[in-house]
Amino acid sequence: MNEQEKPSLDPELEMKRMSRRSFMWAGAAIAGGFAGIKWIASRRAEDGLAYPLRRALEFTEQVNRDLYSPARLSPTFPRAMAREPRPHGLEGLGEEFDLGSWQLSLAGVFGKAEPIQLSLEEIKKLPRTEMITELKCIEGWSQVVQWAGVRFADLIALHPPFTLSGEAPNIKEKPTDLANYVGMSTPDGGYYVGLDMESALHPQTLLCYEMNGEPLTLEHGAPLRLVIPVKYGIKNIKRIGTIQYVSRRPTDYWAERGYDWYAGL
Ligand SMILES: Nc1nc2c(c(=O)[nH]1)N[C@H]1C(S)=C(S)[C@@H](COP(=O)(O)O)O[C@H]1N2
Ligand SMILES: [Mo]
Repeated sequence: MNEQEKPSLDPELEMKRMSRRSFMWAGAAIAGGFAGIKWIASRRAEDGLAYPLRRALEFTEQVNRDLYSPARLSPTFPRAMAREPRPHGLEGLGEEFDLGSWQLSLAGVFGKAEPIQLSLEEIKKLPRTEMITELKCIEGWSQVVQWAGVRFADLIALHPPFTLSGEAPNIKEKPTDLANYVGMSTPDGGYYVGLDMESALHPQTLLCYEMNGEPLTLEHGAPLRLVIPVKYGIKNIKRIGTIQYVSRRPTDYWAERGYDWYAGL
């Protein structure tokens, strides 16, 4: 730091110096911005997102992952605060849907070449878990909701994913050897989300069949929806038809439309 740059003891002088400096920064930012826009325009868009923007989102994801700890729990709330959230997002919830014949298809299970099918009854036999958490929509609203269902981690433990090494899965000791991602989609394929395995295994990630003490309604995702309070609402897919363990980042409805793939809170 040269003499000029030393903070002055005179506050007024220092203010002037700071505003002159920020003015210079603003100029540089504007010039850089133009160059940046040209650069953005010159890049081929992949996944519908221009390269530098995609990189920015990937960076956000990395920061999120670094800050993220599976031990970090989302806040929970008193039951009196729970209400019905506004039914929001109807992608993949087409009219002709037969609740009675619904089965969950689970692909990528260790040692299974074909997807396995699970009925709601079978899923409900897993330990029931309840929680009162906040559903946060990326559009700005949020609602405290009481949920009941099964921990996705319990289903994963029962039907573990294939491993990268090919050795038997060991969820506790070798979580990074598991298929890294989970893809979920509605039965008609109209809505789909991608999750990192770490978030899928989070203790507050539930496959839910009840909301506020009542069976889930169709508009909220009956018979089974995902509730994942460590992520924004966009990842909380309603009416799950298929779950796939995969080794590459699955496509995601809103990520394809420019939102952050990770969508962590
Ligand atoms: N199948 C499906 N699931 C979905 C959506 C959707 O459009 N289709 N929208 C998501 C969004 S953006 C939000 S905020 C939540 C809202 O859940 P709710 O309708 O139960 O309030 O559902 C998520 N799950
Ligand atoms: Mo949302």
